[in-house]
Amino acid sequence: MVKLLSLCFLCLSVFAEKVELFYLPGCYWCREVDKVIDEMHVHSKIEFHDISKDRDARIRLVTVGGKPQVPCLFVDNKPMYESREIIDWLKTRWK
Ligand SMILES: N[C@@H](CCC(=O)N[C@@H](CS)C(=O)NCC(=O)O)C(=O)O
Repeated sequence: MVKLLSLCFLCLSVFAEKVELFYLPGCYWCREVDKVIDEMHVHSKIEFHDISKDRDARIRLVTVGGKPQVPCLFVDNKPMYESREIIDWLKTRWK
């Protein structure tokens, strides 16, 4: 029973995970990440923030992440900055 409950909590935490991508439309590294998102068909799992249009998102990126660099993936509000790392995370997490 305890094992079953633990498994349920694990499943809930996996499904409740909030994933956000902070990006700029003209950014090469953001496009590299976007290509992988396209290939994997996982757009619906990610909340996108264009920091050229969304001032609050840019402020949040700098406040939480410490710098305005994009792409930046927030997983449950934890920032991940490097495109290579982001791509690896996406492939490991959702493949
Ligand atoms: N090594 C980084 C490079 C990212 C990068 O250079 N992003 C540019 C936009 S394409 C940027 O955010 N520059 C502004 C800054 O670093 O403050 C990656 O692979 O993600």
